[in-house]
Amino acid sequence: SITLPEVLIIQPLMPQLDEKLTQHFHCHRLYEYADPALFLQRQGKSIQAIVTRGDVGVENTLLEQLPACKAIAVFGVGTDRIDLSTTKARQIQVSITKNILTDDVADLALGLTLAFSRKLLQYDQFARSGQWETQGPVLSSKVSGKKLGIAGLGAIGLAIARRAEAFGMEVAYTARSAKTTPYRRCDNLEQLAAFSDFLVLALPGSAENQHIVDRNVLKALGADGVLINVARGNVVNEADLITALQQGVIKGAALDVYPQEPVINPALRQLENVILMPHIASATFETREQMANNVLENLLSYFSTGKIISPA
Ligand code: 8YV
Repeated sequence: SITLPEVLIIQPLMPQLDEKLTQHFHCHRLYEYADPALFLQRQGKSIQAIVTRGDVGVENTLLEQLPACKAIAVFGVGTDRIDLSTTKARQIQVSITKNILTDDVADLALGLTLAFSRKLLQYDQFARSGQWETQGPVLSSKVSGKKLGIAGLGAIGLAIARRAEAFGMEVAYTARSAKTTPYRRCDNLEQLAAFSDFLVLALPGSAENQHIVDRNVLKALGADGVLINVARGNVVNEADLITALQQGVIKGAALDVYPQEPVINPALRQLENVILMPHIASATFETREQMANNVLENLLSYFSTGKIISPA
């Protein structure tokens, strides 16, 4: 019989992907071992690749136990839980599901913008409960003509910009480098926040972006401003955000990501001026199927040619 490459799955994957991987590789599921440390000690040396959803850290202490591991396939685009300087030094190739989830994440950003402004969740409650039979609905706020600021103009930021433009919104952004776009570039996040009616976060959760949305940025966003986060929870100083929401420093927030997922801070859950999503921006049937295929294709390519196909 042929020996299949040994792959370590460090957190549960969607069943369709798990099944595909099982067909092609000898899969070890780290989360299923009663004593993961013992498994790593005994069999870590034979692991050649890791698969992760990206929201559990690929710790350097883990990599040290996997000397033959030369590829990490991420089911997602965020590499914030992987130390890329270590993977680079060890020549471990890291693949991400590039370009696949861009539209879905941008759709959610605009969906949240519309849901917040046009009070979609409140109106559903109002209609469903029968309240409409005794009183008229309150008014909501117009989106067209408003200003939308995008922090991070990568593929996702750009897709958000195009959608906002189509809704008749004025768009500005921050990015490390100027882009050739019709949109106005702001020098820093505080300036962008001051411009914005809606401040949308679409930048990586890397160390340099940790807590860059702080009390000063929120103050600049102002009492009519709304924060939309489809990036990473750690980009926002959560204590500052909660205070700003409680005190009306900003109007509200719509969040898909949090610092301690899947746990959401109870203080946030009690607020009425927030919309809370369970990190579903990329969670459509279509996109998740393509993401699963991407993970499989990267690993198959790695094991047949020595190269992954969509590097981080
Ligand atoms: C997650 C994401 O990967 O791509 C990303 O960075 O945050 C998501 O697509 C997905 O939820 C799997 O955990």
